[in-house]
Amino acid sequence: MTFSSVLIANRGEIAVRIIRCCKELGIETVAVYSDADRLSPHVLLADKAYRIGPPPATDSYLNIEAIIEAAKRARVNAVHPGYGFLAENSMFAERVSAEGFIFIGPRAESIAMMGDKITARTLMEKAGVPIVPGTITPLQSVEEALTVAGDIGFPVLLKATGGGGGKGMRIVENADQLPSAYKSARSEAKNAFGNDSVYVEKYLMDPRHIEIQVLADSHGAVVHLNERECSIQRRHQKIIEEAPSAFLTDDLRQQMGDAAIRAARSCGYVNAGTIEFLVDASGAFYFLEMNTRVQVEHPVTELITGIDIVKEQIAIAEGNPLSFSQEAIRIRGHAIECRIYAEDPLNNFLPSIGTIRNIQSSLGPGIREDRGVQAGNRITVYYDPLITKIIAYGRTRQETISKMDRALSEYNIQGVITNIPACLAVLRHPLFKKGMYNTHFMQDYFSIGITATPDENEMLATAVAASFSVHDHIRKNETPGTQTGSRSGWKSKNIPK
Ligand code: MV4
Repeated sequence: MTFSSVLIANRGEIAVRIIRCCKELGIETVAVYSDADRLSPHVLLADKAYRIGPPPATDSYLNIEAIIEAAKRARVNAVHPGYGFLAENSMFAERVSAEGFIFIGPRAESIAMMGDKITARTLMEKAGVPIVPGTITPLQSVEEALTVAGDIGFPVLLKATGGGGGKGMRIVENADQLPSAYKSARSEAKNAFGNDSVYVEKYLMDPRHIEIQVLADSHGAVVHLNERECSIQRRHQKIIEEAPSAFLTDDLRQQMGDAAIRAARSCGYVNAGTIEFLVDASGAFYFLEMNTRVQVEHPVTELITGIDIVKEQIAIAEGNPLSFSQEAIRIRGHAIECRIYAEDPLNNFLPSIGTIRNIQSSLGPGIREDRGVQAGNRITVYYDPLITKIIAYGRTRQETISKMDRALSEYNIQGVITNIPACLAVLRHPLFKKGMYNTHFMQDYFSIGITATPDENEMLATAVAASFSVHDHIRKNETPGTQTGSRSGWKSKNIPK
């Protein structure tokens, strides 16, 4: 089947990304929007747009009835869920299909299986994909947790079966801490996921977070598009991603790619998906979770492989076989993505709420920008404060870092405070430049005083002072702060290049 019309059940940059892809394919685009998004780029770009409710996501972008109603009215062939919102809601996928539309994503069963972390671990174990040592059944008692922890050794990590993304986890260092951690993990899981089931894993001390992109068609072909290194994150929010990983050898890359393909096959996966792994310093890797959606960081993979992942998602959903084999997939060059958030480092990194007065992009050779907001739009409390994604592509990692530095230094956003200075500080950090980092990088080097070296503390103090001056303007209600790499004092004179 060839789609003539697709509804995009999302907002922001990913909705724009999908709309642009549909336009290239000659497919009519149908946007949905909340009252907060009436003038957002995804609405203005689409051929048609339907209001689905008031600003709160539960009343709009999570409102299954309203979205189905819009799909019926617009008579679309298919629905693309993007990421977040309903993208990994198996009931939504089921409902879309039941109403006669094609869901541009995996089967509802695959989503449900991978959403249950114990089911996922069990499937991986059967498929020969390494999992972190621990249980593959829900813990029945604190005694069982103690026994398992005794076997695998402390520290251990309690995780929620219905969880993911770091919610409801408890690190347990010794037997004394176990009973209270067990109790609180269960009650937090119950509150957050309506499911108090928890399991236990060996806690890996300094892992890297490396994920493999896969594509699977409806005819049984599964390929992988290599890895993305996603260790630069704060509180489980990724900030900088890159491909390829500076850490992987060709041998390890192939092993992880093969494991990812086995993982996708284990749940009868169709469409684009991502297998997340934790990788320790010795190169041992362990399955963490499978993400059954297109991801925020998909562009870095597109740049190094030349494959348009959203286009492939649509082709797969149309029932077409993949047009390339694993052997045809090559890595060329290096790509880095920086997620630019409206957030305030001096206010505990809470979203910097306000109207974007002006945005001047800094495109240039090797710079891609995926953005879903424009001047006049508001960063609100209702949605993720992601403003834009800058993606740099060069021949080498070093060249790519330079391109990103140039682009971020020149980028100019007025009206809200952003994490651009923080991204620049990471790019210029000696250990980042060497590719020597793991999931603790942000915590280790960008928390004043605790673990950072004197040099790093000085860099950070300069950064905080710089954002103070920006901040002051806004506090005093003067002209909203102009924040660019250069004007906020983050240029090379402060940070070693
Ligand atoms: C772990 C771990 C160490 N050992 N599991 C965090 C998000 C959730 N998906 C799983 N996470 C982790 N699981 C074991 N057995 C460390 C983390 C973790 C982490 C993982 C990936 C990226 C960033 C992270 C930050 C803190 C903890």
